[in-house]
Amino acid sequence: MNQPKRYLITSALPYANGLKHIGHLAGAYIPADIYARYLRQQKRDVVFVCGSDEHGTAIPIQAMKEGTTAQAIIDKYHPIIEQNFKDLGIEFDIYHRTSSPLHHETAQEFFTALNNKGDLEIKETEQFYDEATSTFLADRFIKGTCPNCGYDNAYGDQCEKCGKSLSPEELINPVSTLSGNAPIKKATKHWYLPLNRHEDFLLEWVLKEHKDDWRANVVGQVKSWIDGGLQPRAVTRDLDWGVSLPNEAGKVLYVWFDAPIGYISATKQWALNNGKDWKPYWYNEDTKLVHFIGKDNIVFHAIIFPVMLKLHGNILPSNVPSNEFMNLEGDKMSTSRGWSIEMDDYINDWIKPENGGGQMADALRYYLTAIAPETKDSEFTWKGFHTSYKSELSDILGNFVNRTFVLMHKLCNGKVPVFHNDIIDDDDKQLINDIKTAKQKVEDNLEEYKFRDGLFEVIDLARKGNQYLQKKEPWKRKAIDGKYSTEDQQHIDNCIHLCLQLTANLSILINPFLPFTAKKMLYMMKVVERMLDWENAGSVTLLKVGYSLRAPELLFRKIEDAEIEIQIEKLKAKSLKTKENKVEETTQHTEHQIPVIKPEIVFDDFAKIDLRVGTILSAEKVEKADKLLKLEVDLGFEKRTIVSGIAMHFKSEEIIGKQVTVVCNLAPRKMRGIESNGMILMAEDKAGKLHFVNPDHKIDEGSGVS
Ligand code: B3M
Ligand code: ZN
Repeated sequence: MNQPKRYLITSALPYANGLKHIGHLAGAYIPADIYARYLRQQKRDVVFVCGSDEHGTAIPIQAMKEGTTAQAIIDKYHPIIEQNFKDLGIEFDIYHRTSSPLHHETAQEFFTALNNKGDLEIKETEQFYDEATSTFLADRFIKGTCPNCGYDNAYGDQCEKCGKSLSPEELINPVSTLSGNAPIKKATKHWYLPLNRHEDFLLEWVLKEHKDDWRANVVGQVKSWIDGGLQPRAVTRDLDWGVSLPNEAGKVLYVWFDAPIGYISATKQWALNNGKDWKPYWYNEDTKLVHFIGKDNIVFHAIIFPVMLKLHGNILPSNVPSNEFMNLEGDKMSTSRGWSIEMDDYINDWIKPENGGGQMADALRYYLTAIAPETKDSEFTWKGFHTSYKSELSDILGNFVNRTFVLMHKLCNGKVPVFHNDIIDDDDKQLINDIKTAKQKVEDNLEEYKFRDGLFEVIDLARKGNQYLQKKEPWKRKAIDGKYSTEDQQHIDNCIHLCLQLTANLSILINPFLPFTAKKMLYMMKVVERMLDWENAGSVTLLKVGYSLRAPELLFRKIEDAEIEIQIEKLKAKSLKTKENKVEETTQHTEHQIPVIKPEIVFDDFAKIDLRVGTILSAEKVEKADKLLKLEVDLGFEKRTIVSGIAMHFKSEEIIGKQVTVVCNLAPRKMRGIESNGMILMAEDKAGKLHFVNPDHKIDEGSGVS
């Protein structure tokens, strides 16, 4: 494509259901911010949108946890997250909300347009339903064992352990997160996006057109989805929280249908706020649309939303730069397990004026970019953070700028010295050349979304500055009676002049990555922000000869070992506390839970169940099934084999001879290849322990219970 006329940059909309951690920051926000800042410096027409994702079952579930309403949850977290991004220098043009009326209208219009064109299918299917709470169990209202990795707390839409996107039907042993009961199936009507109709389009567009310019993880995921066969995907839900369906009571749009439309409504709101037209950003082919996301969002941004955009007549994304995951100190980052560093925590601990303010935001931006998981998972460690801060940021960039300013004040009266062209030498020429080529190198990397490499090019340029200074050693020249010989002064002048021009260049090139540092450099150089225009990079005449500059300020303060130790301890303590809270929560939960009574039945319903007293004759463990015991039960009139899930609670030998109540007209069921003929009744106490339900003294086998 020719030079795009305008850019629309999006970062995944965070769920406003809790604090967001630095893994999120590294994945979808910092790289997008770097890219947007770079384009702004290039004076391109760029709009960078983001906002809160305020729908989906994640929000009401958090509300239940906090004992409040979904509305209160989004109103609590939206402003905190927005401020966190600001404090870390993420400069969106708008941070919108999907709960806004403008978004609801936009999403409804989008749905209606597709529906009216026949691009959606309506199907009636059986879906999981919680009878106790009369609720269809969408997405996170249902949990079970992940068919992919065996994790037993996987949600109906995704396994948080292995990241696999799931549907409730795939869960093993599904239970309702509302009542804890096993769900039943109930018929309901839904709208589906028939992805299967768009396989050819996706094959052509992603796997041919973009196979080389998109990251391998994105192309790979799209390929494996297509290889697995694309299925129609439900885009509506039976819920009361979300964008309601026009003219359909009790139904809302699936959160992943409405959330990406949030990028469009955010653009509309931005246009309204700024007196602009939003349409070209979503309809004109000369717009470059780029979605920055984490890898768990790939399918939505590279398959589903593009299909929606195509059907709706919008432009398609030019790229979907997706990062892998960032782990933390040897384990997966997870807020719910307390193994995470929330943006909010980092800000509270580090970004206070007395702690260095913005320079510590840049410290984090630096490290997260330096270890960005662009092609594979990476790992944040506090020691790594400290080392990169000391040996790269502080020793290379900070040190070069500081030395240059100190020397300029000491050897050149605090002014930009003249450059004597007649004595230019090879080292000067080399440095001028390095300054000129650095711009292109950074640019090439940023254009290809290689943010780590782009950053390393800037640091490398500062490193070259240090080497140049080291070679020139202007401090070694000796003044006699406070004056240098002409030759020495010229040598000093040329060296400091070039180092200052290099400093100006560094401020331009580092600005996308470390905006607070760039600002501080501008202040020291006493120049206005316009100097950061990208086209200025490469020039060695940015600072005027004779111009007096401010005294140096340390760009990066010292971080003590003790500060790092505190963070490591804090992380360990937090994860421990989270574990304890969880145990407490579960016990409290069971103690105070109001029992959910099953729906009423009539006597005849009950009378159908044939309950009898039996005696356990033998019990043995079922192979490869931790929970199951195979029992021989004497019912007086016959002996039965019953497979029962009580192995975790009783040893075989301690239950032989026990009397039990048996449901003896239950249809036979095969478990692990053994046919079970009946079921024994058990009572479960608050701690989850099982107890026999039996007569208070031994009676004849086969006696009826009613
Ligand atoms: N809120 C999921 C997430 O935070 C989701 C992203 C929406 S982007 C349109 O991972
Ligand atoms: Zn899994």
